[in-house]
Amino acid sequence: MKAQDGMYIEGTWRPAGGRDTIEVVNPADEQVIGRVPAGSALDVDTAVRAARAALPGWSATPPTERAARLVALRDALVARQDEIAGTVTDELGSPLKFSQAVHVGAPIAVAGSYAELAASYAFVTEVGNSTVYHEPIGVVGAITPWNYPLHQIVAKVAPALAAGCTIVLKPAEDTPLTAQLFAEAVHEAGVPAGVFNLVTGLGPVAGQALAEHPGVDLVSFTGSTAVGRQIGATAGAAVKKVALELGGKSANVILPGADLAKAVNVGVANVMSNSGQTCSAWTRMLVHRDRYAEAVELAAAAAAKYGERIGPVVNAKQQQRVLGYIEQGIAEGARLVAGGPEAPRERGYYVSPTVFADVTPEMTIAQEEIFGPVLSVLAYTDEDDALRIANGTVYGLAGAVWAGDEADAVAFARRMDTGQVDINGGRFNPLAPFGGYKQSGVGRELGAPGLSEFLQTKSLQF
Ligand code: TXE
Repeated sequence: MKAQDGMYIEGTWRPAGGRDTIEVVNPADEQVIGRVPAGSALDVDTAVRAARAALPGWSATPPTERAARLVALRDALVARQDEIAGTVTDELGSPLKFSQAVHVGAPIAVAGSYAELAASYAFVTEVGNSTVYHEPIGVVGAITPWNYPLHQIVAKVAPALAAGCTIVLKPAEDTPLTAQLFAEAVHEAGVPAGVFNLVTGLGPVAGQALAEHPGVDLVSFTGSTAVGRQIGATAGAAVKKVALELGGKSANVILPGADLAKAVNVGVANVMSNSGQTCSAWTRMLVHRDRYAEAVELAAAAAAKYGERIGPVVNAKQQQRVLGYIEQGIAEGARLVAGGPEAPRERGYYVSPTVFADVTPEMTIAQEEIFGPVLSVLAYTDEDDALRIANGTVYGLAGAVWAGDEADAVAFARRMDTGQVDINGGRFNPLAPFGGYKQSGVGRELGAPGLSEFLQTKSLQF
């Protein structure tokens, strides 16, 4: 059976129970590029049973052997990196170079980091007269979004495998082809049958069935706050552990002594890359009022330049949603200095890189996650004012601080209610825990904390 026609369950590709399918569309030209099965609650149940059956064997597999499978998985991803990057570009529309470097490069690094962590993690620890066993939590239901199709999968599946858990993955309906390639890589890596299972399908059908399934011990979800809240409530009612990675409205705080041109240029690139579809994007730029006019000019110029390189957003609904926010920004009195609410091309779901000046903290565009290439530039009067604005949303996922003196940036970052902050630019670190304060989520991904999400502890007293 061709991968596209089936679900990967118990180590083989098998047909879905029903005949429903999901069309996969290239957002750059609106062409249908594939079709995958739309799994039902019954398909989810079959996959969860397979994961349950595989749990005793995999959880008892020595961590060094689990590490060896993760090395093989990383190698399988490396061997297929061009194919995967091409597929991400086809179903998400991102420029090929970005797909290669970020969409595939980052998850390969993450898979490698979990190969090492599986081998080095202290699964058994001693404290006083006790021995503590850090045991796999069991069957994991992973529900992932489309914005980083491979990375979001690897950030859940790699630590779950390292921990000794078995998994059922329900990837986003917009990007299931990348998920299918991932399943093939898992197979090639020699991960035993049933340890990893893939069910493609719609969120409210397959996703919900997975989140509600009594055979799932932990639901790990990345996506919208609305669905996250629902999944959290379901898990709470079932007294089941949940990990939620949700939206963001991160602040890019440029302190007075910073290199303004660098901070603005990097800040604009951060927001526009992946067409703004990054939960950690620095969508609010905070600049001291004395340098505000200069910063706005720089940001407008940087955004105009970015326009030639930007891909589309993922689908027509997202395009309408983003353009709607741009209209709302104008209606609420923000000053448009780049881009705007007109779709720049006739074909494809494009949005022009957009910059708003004179944005005040209470405006909708400064409060809600837009998930498109839209930057708001806000002025502050002093550091306390900047902090109040930075912390003044329901979110707290990421952020950035720029300062002439790094120590000033660190001091400011320590006062921010947010999970990750880049100092004077920062650099991706696959080992750095990532996750939200406030309504940006519950739990952490990446690094050792990302692995411990998939563990529970048992203490033996002597
Ligand atoms: O998200 P959904 P959508 C934000 C972003 C974006 C908005 C909407 O602001 O504009 O969410 O995007 C599955 N039970 N983020 O509609 O619906 C769904 O199939 C179980 C931020 O695409 O949350 C997909 O696999 N699962 C974000 C996943 O949830 C359900 C990334 C995410 O889709 C479900 C994506 C249900 N009832 C969007 N309904 C981030 N944090 O990175 C849907 N799903």
